[in-house]
Amino acid sequence: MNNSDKPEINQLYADDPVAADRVLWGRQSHALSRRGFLKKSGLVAMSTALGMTIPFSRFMPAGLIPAAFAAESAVDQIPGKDGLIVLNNRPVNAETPAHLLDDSVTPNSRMFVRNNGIPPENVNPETWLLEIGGESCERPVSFSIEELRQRFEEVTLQLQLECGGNGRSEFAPAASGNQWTTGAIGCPSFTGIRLRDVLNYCGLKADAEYIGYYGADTHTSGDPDRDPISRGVPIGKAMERETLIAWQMNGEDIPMQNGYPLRLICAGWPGSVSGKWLNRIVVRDQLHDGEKMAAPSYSVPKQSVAPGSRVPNEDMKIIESMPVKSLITFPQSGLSHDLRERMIIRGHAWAGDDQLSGVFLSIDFGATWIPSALQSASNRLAWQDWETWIQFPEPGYYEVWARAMDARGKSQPMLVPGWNPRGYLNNACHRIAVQVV
Ligand SMILES: Nc1nc2c(c(=O)[nH]1)N[C@H]1C(S)=C(S)[C@@H](COP(=O)(O)O)O[C@H]1N2
Ligand SMILES: [Mo]
Repeated sequence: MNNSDKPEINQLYADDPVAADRVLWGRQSHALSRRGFLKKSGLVAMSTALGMTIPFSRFMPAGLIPAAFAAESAVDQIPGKDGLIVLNNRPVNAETPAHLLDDSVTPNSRMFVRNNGIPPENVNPETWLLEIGGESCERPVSFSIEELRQRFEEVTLQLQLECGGNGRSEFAPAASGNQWTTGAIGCPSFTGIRLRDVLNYCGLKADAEYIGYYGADTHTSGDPDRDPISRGVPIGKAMERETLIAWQMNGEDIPMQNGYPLRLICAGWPGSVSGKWLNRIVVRDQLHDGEKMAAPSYSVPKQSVAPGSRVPNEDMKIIESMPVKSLITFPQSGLSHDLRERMIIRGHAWAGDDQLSGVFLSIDFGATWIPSALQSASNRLAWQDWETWIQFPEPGYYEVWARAMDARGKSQPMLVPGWNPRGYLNNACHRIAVQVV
């Protein structure tokens, strides 16, 4: 499926998605939220649009828009980044197409960017200070980066960072915010020191509950008194061995957009707790009350709600660990494949704070699942690589779906999970389109 034979149904979806749905599914409701079966005329229309048969069409879930029709976005240039899709220019937000996340360790050039404010300029790592304080800190101290390096044990860990809003674009009705598809995730290797060593050095008072971070970025309004974001984690998460204050990513300076010269990494939780351009950490005797800590930011309804509901803030709870998820990074969606050959397929899977128990693949819209080989993680909170191969039974249009399961038996939903007002935590199965010829 190269662009020239991209079906005109793309255009139909672009022009009028409701009409496109009606053509295919015979009902006028939003994609992915209906029940029912593909009408015969819908199947004909869909096959015609795809230019090929759909061998497992009988298993297609109602309302499914074939992955082949996924919208394509323009690629912009961000200095130091390669092939990222820019969702917003001010502040800069850019995601990585799935096939560019194929490396086991995400290169600096392919790490997504999620900025809430305007990054600092003219950063000088020699004069940079990290201040540790707050009401529950025994001994407030300011450290230069050099002092941090000298005083504390250096560690290098591979750590996954996923934005809480990754996958938001699939929610219907649409949730406001950056319309991330699948690319607000990465798993680079970070070098720095453990936050807990620094906190132990400064001393935690008995009532210490939470830490909060501040960064050197500025509010988009230009108001110097407003923070773009200041989030944090409970002391338990802050004291984990994997929670780092890092100055290197993949053995190089952290890229400017990713928090140069110093950042916090609390992997497994929404990326928003991993403060960039880090210059202050406060130890709090209560839930940190910095910018974007309170609902509805990074919060979801305590009870599931109907799509489109208004949810009062007091009925929301703050997101902690991210859910189990996986990504197909090879091959790229939309490629054509020779029926006689096996197709190698691979990607990564992760489970927030938790462990994975397996990754499974389906080529028949979820009717049957094939277990995949899973590599071990480099360390806790690093994604795991998986790889397997597939033999297709006949020519036609296929989707390959990947589904990971965590150690507690929770697995990814096949289609979009619980709608929530801000569009967080979409861990639906990733799927790619394959044309078998
Ligand atoms: N100071 C600061 N830290 C921040 C942010 C920010 O805007 N400012 N964005 C947060 C969010 S929402 C995410 S998802 C991650 C993104 O990290 P990245 O841009 O390095 O991918 O950084 C977090 N840390
Ligand atoms: Mo985020």
